[in-house]
Amino acid sequence: MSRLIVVSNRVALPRDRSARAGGLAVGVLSALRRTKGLWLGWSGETVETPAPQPRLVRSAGITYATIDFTALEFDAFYNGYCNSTLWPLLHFRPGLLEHSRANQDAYMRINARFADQVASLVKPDDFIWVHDYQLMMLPAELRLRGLRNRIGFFLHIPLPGPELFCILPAHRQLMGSLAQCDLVGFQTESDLRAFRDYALYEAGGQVRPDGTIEMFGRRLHSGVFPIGIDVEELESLAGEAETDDEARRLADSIAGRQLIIGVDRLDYSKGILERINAIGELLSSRPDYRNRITFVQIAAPSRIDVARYRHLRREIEGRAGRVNGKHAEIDWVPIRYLNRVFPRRQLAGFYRVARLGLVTPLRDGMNLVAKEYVAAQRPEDPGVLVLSRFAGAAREMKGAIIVNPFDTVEVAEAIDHGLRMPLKERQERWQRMMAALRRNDLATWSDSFLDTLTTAERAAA
Ligand code: ADQ
Repeated sequence: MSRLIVVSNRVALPRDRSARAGGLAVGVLSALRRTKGLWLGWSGETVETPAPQPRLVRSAGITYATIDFTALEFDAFYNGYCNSTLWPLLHFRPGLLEHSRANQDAYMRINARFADQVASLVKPDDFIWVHDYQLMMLPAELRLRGLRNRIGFFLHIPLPGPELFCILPAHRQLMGSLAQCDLVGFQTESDLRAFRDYALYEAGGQVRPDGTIEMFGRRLHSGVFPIGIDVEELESLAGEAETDDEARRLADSIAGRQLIIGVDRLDYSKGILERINAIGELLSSRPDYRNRITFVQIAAPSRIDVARYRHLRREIEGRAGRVNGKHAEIDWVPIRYLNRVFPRRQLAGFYRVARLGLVTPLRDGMNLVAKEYVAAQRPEDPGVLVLSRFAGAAREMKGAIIVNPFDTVEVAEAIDHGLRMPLKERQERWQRMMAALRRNDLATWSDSFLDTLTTAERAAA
């Protein structure tokens, strides 16, 4: 069996239990184990002089290879081009985009460094799976080094159409690089459509009858592979956590009120400010909800070196404070805001206690919180999911109440609808969503991507 090489910005090392608990790590680890594979990425450390070779650690048949950045590289590559240029643009927010040639150059250099490291470790029949927007130049850099291996790329975040994507001065290099892959995968049909539109209308390429895309002198496969979760893990975590102290404390503290929960990385794409506005709107338009609901928003600190994220944190605190100031009573506040990371098990317990999951990103590749919330519910008395139409998860979670997160009144009405929903309807909606989660769980995601990568007819170079 060919060996798998996974390349992603971060590597979840065996000792780093929190990084290994969710999403990508669980999704790729079993494939890595099966093929005695190799996982390469940044160590999470900045140093004065990065070592020329990656640091190798072997554990349970998998080789972990990590590289370091200098502080300046981290700033220009990660905070700069990745998270102040690509992230906002790919989340349809050109107004937030910051661009500099220096940061773009750093991105190109770091991608080239990743390619050097892969080239030093690769064997001829390995297949290579590259993850996400931090490494879009890697496929081209690998081909420049003469690698003829099968290369797959998966974009975890959305892709806008060419009208927006071409704002990037480096759009041709980035898309030209993806064209060097054998397979490019996306979360949703609309991301794939954007990619095809780029090929057709910007690169002068074509989509052939067999679905392959031709552009920049290459022919490649593409597809939709919505990422799932480990449903059984979430179900059992939530069942166990329900009787833990933390979930009990939360349940006791809401004292019979209805609990609404939001859990996100603190990011402007997640729509946290707009969500707080919707809670304010609900309390203003329907004062009978006063003292009857509690909204808990958990926001994990994220990208704290980027000024916009620090600013957002202050804005959220201010907005939550204003809604609380306006509506709180002497023995009740409507919003509890917690700016921290919780262990997965505790989160699962909190999801289970909440009558309504409020997942309203302005734009999101998938959004795993929506899926985790559903999987954590009690089958005989499940909560309701209110979900943004702009989350990739909305394509599968048809049993959710789907909302436009920009419409505060609509979100407030959806919360009201969800809180009043009869048990039978809640159960029916939840069962539909669970069936979808089980059909396409995390293992299905990585297996189907890798099956397609390894078996797809080799596109001509
Ligand atoms: P993210 O933008 O990080 O992922 P998401 O899919 O919601 O967004 O995943 C977040 C994960 O972090 C979830 O597993 C959640 O449980 C966890 N988490 C969030 N807040 C937490 C907290 N306070 N404490 C502990 N854990 C917390 C990117 C894309 C998404 C895409 C994923 C996977 O932006 O659209 O779904 O990759 O492809």
